[in-house]
Amino acid sequence: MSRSRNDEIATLLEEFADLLDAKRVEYKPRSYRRAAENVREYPQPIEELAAEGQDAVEEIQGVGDAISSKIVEYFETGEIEELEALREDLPVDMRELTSVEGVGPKTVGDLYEALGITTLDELEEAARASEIQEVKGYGAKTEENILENIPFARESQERELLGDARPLADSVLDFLDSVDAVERADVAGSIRRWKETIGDVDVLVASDAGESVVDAFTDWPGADSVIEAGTGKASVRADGIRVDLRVVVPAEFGSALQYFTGSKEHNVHLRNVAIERDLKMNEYGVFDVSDVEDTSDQRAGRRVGGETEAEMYAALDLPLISPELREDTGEIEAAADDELPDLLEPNAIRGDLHTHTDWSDGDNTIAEMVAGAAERGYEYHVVSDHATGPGMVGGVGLDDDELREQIDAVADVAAGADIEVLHGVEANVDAEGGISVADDLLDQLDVVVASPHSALGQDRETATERLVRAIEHPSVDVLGHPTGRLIHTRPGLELDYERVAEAAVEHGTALEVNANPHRLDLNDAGVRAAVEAGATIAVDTDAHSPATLDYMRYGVHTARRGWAEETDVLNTRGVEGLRAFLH
Ligand code: DGT
Ligand code: CA
Ligand code: CA
Ligand code: ZN
Repeated sequence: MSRSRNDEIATLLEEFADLLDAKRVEYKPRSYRRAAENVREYPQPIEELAAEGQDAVEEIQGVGDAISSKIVEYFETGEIEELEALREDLPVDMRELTSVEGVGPKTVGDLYEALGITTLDELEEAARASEIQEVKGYGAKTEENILENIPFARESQERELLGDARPLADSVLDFLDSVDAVERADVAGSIRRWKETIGDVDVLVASDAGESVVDAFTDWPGADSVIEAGTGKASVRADGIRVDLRVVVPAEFGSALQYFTGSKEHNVHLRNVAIERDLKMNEYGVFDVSDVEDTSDQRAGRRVGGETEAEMYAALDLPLISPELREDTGEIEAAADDELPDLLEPNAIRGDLHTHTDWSDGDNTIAEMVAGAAERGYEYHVVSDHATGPGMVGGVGLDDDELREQIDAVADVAAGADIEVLHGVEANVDAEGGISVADDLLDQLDVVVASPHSALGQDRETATERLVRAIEHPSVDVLGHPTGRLIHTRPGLELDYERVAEAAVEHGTALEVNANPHRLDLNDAGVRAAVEAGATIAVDTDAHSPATLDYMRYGVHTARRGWAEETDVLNTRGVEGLRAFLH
């Protein structure tokens, strides 16, 4: 997990570029950024080149004399003198400040010069005091924008994307499984509930040797630093993410797992159910306290369960509730009535209905993507490259002629493939709900995904009507990433989910759960509204490479958070069932 040094050097060069930009130096920042990009992607470890000398470093494109000498200096002395001087000159938290949409390095430089702003808090204070609009070149509108975007920036500073935290959690679990003293290891907290963003990664271990586990954990090669280490408890930072470890004795593993999985609201509700039955529920177990006078001792009473999580629920006459549902949004009532959903399982997915190739902005050929799908055990695969249209910039999308050409190319690959290959398109939903591809062409394609890529600032009513129009289009099969949001980057369309879902039911259009961890769109609430209305959902990765076909799990667990069952999901059907829906 520890990063390659190419990444480290690239990050330094980018910081250099930001600081030069902030000082309003011309041209230089661009060349530093270009060098950073090439260093990051260079296949050979940069430390090897640096050891050979400056000439070797200059083999990297865009790295000339000035930059190579700094790289060598860094490897020799541990710092770059010029960068240190710039940092001293501009002691700003660049990452934090530039996370505010509309605030770039130049703005950071200007605001530091004029007002001495170095942090997000100071930026907010200055904006509230109307000081920013007094700065030359800045106005009331800019100030208002900054103020509006600060909460979003603050959240993006504090919470990690599931797609970043989950692989880290997997690697820490793999590591712990290899530690002798560890009997069982699992994640708890929001990551076990598969929330779209994660405050920290909670890890729980069952062991009788807490000290050895803590020692091993703090030596985990993936950890960049140790935040704290105690008896049976420790926290480290890895790739900027906080990982909390707790060790409990095996007999209390189930109760601890239940407690630390949360959510807090779910646990509070559950504890109240326990109290009504003269039971006490906590991280140590569930206890019958009907004969106990003083219940202040956490382990007081007769213990009726806690080694497994299922025992905790069984003590309350409840079936085990899946972690994804534990948000106190009706799951405890449903469990009591034996009406929990039969949740979608990851292995029920039989194919991906939304993927890209190098015909548009994907990285791989049609054949490579199909091979990736076959490797993952899918029965079918849909090629759905971008069509040109609103929101597609830089010639990314295919025009109608190119799409017609692609029909033959897909057929060629299909003829030699082990799995069924369908030809689709990702068309754009324009601001009024129109579709960006000719109707007769849409008729010829197997799958039409229609997604909004532009005009994402519309109000709720306009946006809802726009998407309903797209849903009504007779050729549209799937409404792709309905809100167009990018987590931590842009909020996307605000929608009346019920209205969208009703239209989807009426017109036989599926609603996508886009599994890309930056999107997760529909989100959990959107899925819940969709399945409650009886709409069909499609869980798709929007993959631009074979590796990103593995995003599927984020979509599946988001669908589970929305109470989706296998029967609600289009791509759990076999190819016959799929084709029947598409017609
Ligand atoms: P996060 O980390 O902000 O994404 O959300 P969680 O849910 O992982 O929350 P976290 O890490 O603060 O705590 C882990 C779990 O511990 C939480 O889901 C519920 C459980 N818990 C139950 N009661 C309490 C309590 O009083 N304090 C804390 N900190 N956790 C509690
Ligand atoms: Ca957590
Ligand atoms: Ca925690
Ligand atoms: Zn796409």
